Amino acid sequence: MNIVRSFIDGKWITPTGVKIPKLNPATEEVIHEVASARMPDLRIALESSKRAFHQWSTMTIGERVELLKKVGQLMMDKLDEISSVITLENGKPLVESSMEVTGAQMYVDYYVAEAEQMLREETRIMDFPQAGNYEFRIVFEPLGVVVVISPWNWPFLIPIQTIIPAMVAGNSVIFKPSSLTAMVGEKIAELFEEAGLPKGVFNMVQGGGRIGEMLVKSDVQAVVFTGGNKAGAQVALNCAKGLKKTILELGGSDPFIVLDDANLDEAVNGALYGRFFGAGQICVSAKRILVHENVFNDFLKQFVEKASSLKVGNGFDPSTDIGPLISREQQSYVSRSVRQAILAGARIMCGGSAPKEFKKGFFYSPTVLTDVNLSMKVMSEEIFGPVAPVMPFHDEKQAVEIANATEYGLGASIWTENEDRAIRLSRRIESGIVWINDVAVTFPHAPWGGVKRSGLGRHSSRYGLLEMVNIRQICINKIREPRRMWWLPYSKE
Ligand code: TXE
Repeated sequence: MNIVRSFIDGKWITPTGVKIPKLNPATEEVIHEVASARMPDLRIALESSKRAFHQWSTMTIGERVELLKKVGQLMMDKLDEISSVITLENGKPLVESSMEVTGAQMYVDYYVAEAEQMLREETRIMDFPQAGNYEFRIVFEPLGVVVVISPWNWPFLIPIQTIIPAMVAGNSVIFKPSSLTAMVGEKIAELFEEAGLPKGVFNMVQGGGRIGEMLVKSDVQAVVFTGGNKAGAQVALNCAKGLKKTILELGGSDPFIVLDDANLDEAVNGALYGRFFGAGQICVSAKRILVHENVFNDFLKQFVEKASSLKVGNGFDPSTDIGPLISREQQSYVSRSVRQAILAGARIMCGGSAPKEFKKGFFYSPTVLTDVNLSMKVMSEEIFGPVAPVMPFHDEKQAVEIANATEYGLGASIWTENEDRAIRLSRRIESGIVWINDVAVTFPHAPWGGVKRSGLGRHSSRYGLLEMVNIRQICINKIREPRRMWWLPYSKE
């Protein structure tokens, strides 16, 4: 049996901890075992990262950028190989896997081109008659060792989105992939090894939540976590104890709002992609589809027709639109949530079960539900599966109320031909991201992250890079006098 390894202190190791078998989600065959790291492995990784930090952080950004550029080139050279591994472990269609890799390469290109300028020292002059004349130098310095913990749904893009800015800024990184996509983690480590980064700048340890927790509690300066709310809250708690910088990208229950003046064809296609790509296992999937009552019936008819024609299958089959869910547990959870909605009065317009033609695999048919209400799990929890509840609304006020009736606040999507109206509405929606006439797109240029229980901090753009540094001031008094007016003594004797 192939055993997936860790990459620690510049060496590939096969830890002797528990072995976690990994099933191909489309066939249920065991494809490999993940050898979970143990405490001594983590200690070596930590020491190695600390040593490497001293060397890496004293190199110039230009020198670091030269090495990281190679990581981006290697991604493209290995595009097919990496995409196949993503599809093998995650199940998503190959075309989505290669979108992940090319998307990640955009992030490398962006930071490689922009980081030097973004982290350039700034000077501010304050000339204030009562207080004097000051010059401030604002400098950006790396934090130290940054832990990056990632999930299985975007096993390549998500870690790259934060590992690259962390490294460009001069931090060393310990990365823990999800144990459900450990081989993708191995592929990422190969890129950093082959690019020739100094030993220890990038360490990768394999394992499940327990290993993640040990890393979070170790002597590191920052933790970047992407995953579910439950684990995210635990990470926040553990980081708070050590006063560590914490960046959390958690779940979402994004509203997808179709106004009465929307281009319906486009909105239907947007909803189809927004809810069903990645088999609906995306943090910014369009999880609650809200449609103005005037266009509700037309929208629903077209949406159901198109959803029922999507092809479920193995991600390696080029005709597949929707691959399997990641695990038997996810499939059962999705199935339970749909049953609960039906018992509470929802109506199935299509799907509603696993397709009959598959004897094996964690497949679930694209499902559209109507007659839904906010008390149903499909409208209140983050359903990671191809299930689209569609609900009518009367006016903008009601749309905003429904959109905000969730503990999450990651993304939202608004469809209308009136841009001013969309912008006005977008300001009333509680979310970190709003797309107008689009859904679930991500670019390195714009900040990404949630409000409410969807997370803390941002990645992407300069704001994401600034999360990876300590911002310091050096304050120089330019007018030298024996005594500042606010100094002691206060009495003018
Ligand atoms: O994620 P977990 P799971 C949501 C989605 C999904 C649910 C559970 O709703 O159904 O979360 O998915 C590591 N300390 N999202 O169980 O457990 C773990 O090993 C430190 C949304 O797969 O959150 C893995 O590497 N680390 C999300 C990573 O955290 C811990 C993407 C995510 O695992 C840990 C994935 C701990 N205490 C799931 N516990 C999104 N935002 O897109 C677990 N881990």
